[in-house]
Amino acid sequence: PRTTDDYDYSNYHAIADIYSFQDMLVAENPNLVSKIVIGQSYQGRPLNVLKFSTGGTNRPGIWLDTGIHSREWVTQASGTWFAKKIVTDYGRDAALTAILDKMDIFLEIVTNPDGYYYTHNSNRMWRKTRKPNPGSSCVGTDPNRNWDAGFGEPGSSDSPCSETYRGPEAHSESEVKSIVDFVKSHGNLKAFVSIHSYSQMILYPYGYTSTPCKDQSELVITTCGICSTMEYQASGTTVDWTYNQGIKYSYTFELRDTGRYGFILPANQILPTAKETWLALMAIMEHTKDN
Ligand code: ING
Ligand code: ZN
Repeated sequence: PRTTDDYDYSNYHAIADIYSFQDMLVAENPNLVSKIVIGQSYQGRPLNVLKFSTGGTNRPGIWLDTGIHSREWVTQASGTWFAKKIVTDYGRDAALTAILDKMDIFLEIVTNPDGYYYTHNSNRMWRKTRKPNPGSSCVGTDPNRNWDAGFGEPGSSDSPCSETYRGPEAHSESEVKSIVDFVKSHGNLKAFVSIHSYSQMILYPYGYTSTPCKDQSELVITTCGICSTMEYQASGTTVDWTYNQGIKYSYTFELRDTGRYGFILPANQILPTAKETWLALMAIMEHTKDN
């Protein structure tokens, strides 16, 4: 495609297509969208973040990431659709316009680019990063166990061959550390939504401890009914770290489905998934704006 109007949002795309989508979106909407490169993956791919901003300086921010687990393809596809939805709705949809007149939105679509490339070219079911582990023939770290929040506690593995290998130390993965550095240097993020699949749930902190977080009662009502805290212990996860950094509205989403197709969700479910997820994101973003 030559423009983002021609992009096929109802199919899965290789990483090069998503990167060129991002550049087209920026070129078409220079007053609304910019691309920030927050770092590089282990294999040297850029870690691109789209910034949607209507002005101001360091406005309160909302962070969205998709694809930190590479095989969860409906998330990167939905993230691409969200990006187009934002530029389409700004100035047309009152609620989204009000959000963007007060806050900036940051969206990292391909949060684990080496893994994403690998799922297209070698192993469709790859979840982790692609950094080798010294002394092991097993590759990669789980980027949702690598954060400095209960790091190393039960709910992750110290075995490099495990799908939930936590890595040698917290923030050892550049894909994670680049977000850590961005969050700290920004300093004004108010909401953080990390998007996974599958199981159709909205989760709030904590995963590493059974102690409820102090904002539990508010985090539950924001998205009403459909959310819960973790059912199993998971340590070193993204939103536990962002919550502990003071980002109150920290959520993990799990998109479709509930297991029939799992990670291999048919492409004809991309648009329905993206659209229903957008409703939940709008609820969280509006609540964040008003609080
Ligand atoms: N599930 C998440 C995982 O990393 C999760 C579940 C979410 C655990 C948030 C802890 C915190 O295991 C998927 N599908 O990745
Ligand atoms: Zn995941």
